Amino acid sequence: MDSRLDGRAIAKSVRTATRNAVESFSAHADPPALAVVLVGDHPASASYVRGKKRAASEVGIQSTVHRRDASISQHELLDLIRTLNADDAVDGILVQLPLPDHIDQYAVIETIDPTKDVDGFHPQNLGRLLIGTPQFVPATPAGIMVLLERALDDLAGARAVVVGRSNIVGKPLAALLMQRDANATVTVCHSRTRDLAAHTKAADIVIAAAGRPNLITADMVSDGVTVIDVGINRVDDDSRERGYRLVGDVDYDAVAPKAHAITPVPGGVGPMTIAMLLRNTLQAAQHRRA
Ligand code: NAD
Ligand code: L34
Repeated sequence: MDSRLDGRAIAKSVRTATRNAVESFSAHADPPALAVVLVGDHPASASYVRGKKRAASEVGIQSTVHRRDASISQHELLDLIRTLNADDAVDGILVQLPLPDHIDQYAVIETIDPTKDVDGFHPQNLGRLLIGTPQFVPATPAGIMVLLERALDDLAGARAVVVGRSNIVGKPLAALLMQRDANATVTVCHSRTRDLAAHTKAADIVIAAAGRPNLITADMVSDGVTVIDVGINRVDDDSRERGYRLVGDVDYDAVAPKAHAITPVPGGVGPMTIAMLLRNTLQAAQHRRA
């Protein structure tokens, strides 16, 4: 049986629903507008931002990329964000991470108007998520919940193991999984976890978000497991034109035969992240212009 969970196809269906809703919205208002801030020339960031811009245009969302040199001062970056906050024509603001080391990422995120924070990274939005009254749900965890809903009838009581405790994936995902509407039993593992395999083996659902190729191997999971591979790792590959290929955190070929469902990399969580960002941007426009 094929266990592959096709993030590309599911993301497409999410985008189609968003495109239809954007069309109705734009019949009586300016289209939703997204401002993306891209600092420096991190090659992966530039490629993700291109993907976001292309997808926005496909669903009828207007987007503007504000590119700034890596040498921008924190003061100048905060000023740019304040300008975007004050601009009524901007519905959503996204600052692509990571930022250069001399910039305090938290200060930047806290400066974004929470009602325009389509990434859902502002402390107010993360706090609301934790309490169970979310405004904007971070795109990657939101996309993972959609994938899990497609793979499983019911998450209630399921043993879910999240590997990774970042503010953008692991922590908000753990909050969503333990929410009253999902009801999973959640374990969060990280770099200091003892005997990771004992946790993953006992899990019905494993979500790998560590950024370590081949961290999750076949011997670490049980038959019938559902696996969501969030990791995006570039590994050298001379046979590819660009000199590398993308792999996740999971040994896909060995784990897939044991799995009920498993997402590939690429074509799994990545496209969902972009689809959920577009949904959040529409929601920001609807909320702000109601
Ligand atoms: P991060 O890079 O900030 O942190 C990694 C986390 O993994 C840490 O919490 C750490 O404790 C844990 N970890 C590291 N090594 C481990 C090990 N050996 N065992 C157990 N835990 C370990 O996390 P992030 O920003 O969430 O990114 C994680 C990965 O997900 C990266 O590969 C990133 O590129 C990818 N990512 C993908 C998407 C997407 O849309 N597909 C979105 C965000 C991040
Ligand atoms: N502010 N920073 C902010 N918001 C985010 O939501 C992100 N993230 C992560 C990095 N920094 C961020 C993203 O957008 C990671 N991320 C992201 C977005 C898209 C894809 C992967 C990560 C994606 O489209 N992945 C494709 C492959 C792309 C390729 O070929 O390079 C996939 O199929 O997985």
